[in-house]
Amino acid sequence: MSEVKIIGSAVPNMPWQEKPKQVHGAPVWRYTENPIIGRNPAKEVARIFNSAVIPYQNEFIGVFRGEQINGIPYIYMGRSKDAIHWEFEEEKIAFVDEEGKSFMPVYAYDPRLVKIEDVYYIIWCQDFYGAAIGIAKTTDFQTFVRIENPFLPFNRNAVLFPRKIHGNYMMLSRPSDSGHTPFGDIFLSESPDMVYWGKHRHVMGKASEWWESLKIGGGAAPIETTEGWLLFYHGVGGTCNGYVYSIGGAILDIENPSIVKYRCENFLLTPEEWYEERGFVPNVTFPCATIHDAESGRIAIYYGAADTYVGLAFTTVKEIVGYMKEKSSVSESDIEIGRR
Ligand code: BMA
Repeated sequence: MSEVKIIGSAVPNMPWQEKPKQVHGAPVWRYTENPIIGRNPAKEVARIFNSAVIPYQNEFIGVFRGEQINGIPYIYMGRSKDAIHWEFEEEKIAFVDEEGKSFMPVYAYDPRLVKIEDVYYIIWCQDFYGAAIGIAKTTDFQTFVRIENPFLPFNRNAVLFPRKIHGNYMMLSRPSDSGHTPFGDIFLSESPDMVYWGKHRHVMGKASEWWESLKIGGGAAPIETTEGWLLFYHGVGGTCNGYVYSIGGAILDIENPSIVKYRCENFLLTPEEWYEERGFVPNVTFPCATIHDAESGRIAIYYGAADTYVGLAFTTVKEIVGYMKEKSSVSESDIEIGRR
């Protein structure tokens, strides 16, 4: 069988550190200089976490969840030459509507950033008379035009696929409730125009009693590989001391991504380091983006840590897909088309 490959662009300047000798469990290793973004990283921003980055004009650009000093989360832009050291804009992103008038969300958190054709889309969680998904588009990172909210409340953790499938845009999301939702599965929806969303399908639900027993949610935009869509997501387990957020992995069918081909029964990363275990919300690792190089197969995972910091972890497509296939455990509801 031929070796698994990433389908996409080469990103030779992506951040990278070689695998240390001893890696127990999944082949994912943390950047030794983590966290890459510490406390009070920008003017009037107490914490940055759960953020998304992407290659842009031979450098990197990102949209960052900045918890302002009044506690309200908003999205800030940042730029970097190496995707490790970031400079943030002082002002939050100024969204406009399609007529060009200011159209600011009440709050905005957990942004994802996905390029489809020549357009960059930011997808985040915001108030739409309840927590729901917001989307804006940009081509130049100067003007950010909000487009129609895709779903009714309550919904969180939306992420777009980086290309259309069978002519339609595809989005994963997690319908939820108004609080710190103690349940939730990942669903898939499609749209011909980014306005009307339908053909909803169930993708996957909670699984392991031990680390993803309560809820799951989409993480980084799926990576196209020769084995299918490689998805890093978050899985939440409950303990007597509260929720624990780990990073899980699955591979979705390339043509019909509501079908899960492989799902790793082990977490790929779970809170272990001080910056993951200690912070505003302890025991959270929350992936929102990857940078990946189709040439070398290298993958850098960007994740929020303890709702306080940004961490970086590495793997390769060959190692992670090999591991996920070896440790795969899929249920009936994972492998079905997801329509009832
Ligand atoms: C979720 C979201 C995330 C956060 C996580 C842990 O519900 O609000 O932004 O990282 O809780 O607090």
